[in-house]
Amino acid sequence: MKTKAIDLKKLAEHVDRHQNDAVEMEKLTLQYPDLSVEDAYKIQSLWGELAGARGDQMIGWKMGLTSRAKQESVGVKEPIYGRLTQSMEVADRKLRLNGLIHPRVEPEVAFVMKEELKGENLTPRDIWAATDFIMPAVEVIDSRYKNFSFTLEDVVADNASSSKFFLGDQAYSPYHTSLSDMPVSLYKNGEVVQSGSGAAVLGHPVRSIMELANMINRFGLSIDPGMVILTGGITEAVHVYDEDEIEVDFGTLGKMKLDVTAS
Ligand code: OOG
Ligand code: MG
Repeated sequence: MKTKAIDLKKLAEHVDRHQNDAVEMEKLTLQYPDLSVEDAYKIQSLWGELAGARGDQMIGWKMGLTSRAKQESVGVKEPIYGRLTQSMEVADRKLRLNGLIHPRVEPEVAFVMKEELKGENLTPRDIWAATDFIMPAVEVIDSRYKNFSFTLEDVVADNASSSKFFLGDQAYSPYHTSLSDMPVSLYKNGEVVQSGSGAAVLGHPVRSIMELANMINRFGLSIDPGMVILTGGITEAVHVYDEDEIEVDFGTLGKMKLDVTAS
């Protein structure tokens, strides 16, 4: 039995402060063992309101822990979602470490939508019909928790570790290639450190969008036209340090190169 209601707004402000100041925090579940997944998504939503109030509007969603590799590496065995805001999108090819705690990068496929998607039981056909284009992407995750260690509830409350993201220069037709067959290799300083294929993401990245629509529908939310969706890391995420050179080869979706700099 819960003894007293948890002040979710206060926890959203706590998370927000640690994100903005790039300071590590203890797991929320240490202090609030009763925190539910639903509470955690409410904290995330309240965090989104805080960001919006300072002019950092929401521009999309991200799915996380959609691949086995990712689930194994953090010990959380189910997909999660997070909110993407304007300030997270980086237009140049510099990953600046300033303002980050212990960032990691991971290759993903992004979908950009042209029509609203809402509800449970959507099919791949519904998703494709609503998709404007797809792009290769690199997400930078930066859990605010010490040692990148968290429970399901903690990571959801921390906006699924969202920090920054880069989209490729080239957009592609959704029908350009089979995303499940797409090979992906991540190079760090010229050496392959991770590789996988689109099928790692729930069998096919389109299923990640179906799952997102399902999950947010529980809160009466939908995917809006124009939104960008990161479908989840195809490989495990890789730590980056000053002066690293990151290159991701997305096969027929091209390559992306990032320079890691201190500031
Ligand atoms: C959670 C976020 C995972 C992905 O693509 O799987 C994620 C984490 O590992 O910190 O963004
Ligand atoms: Mg990700």
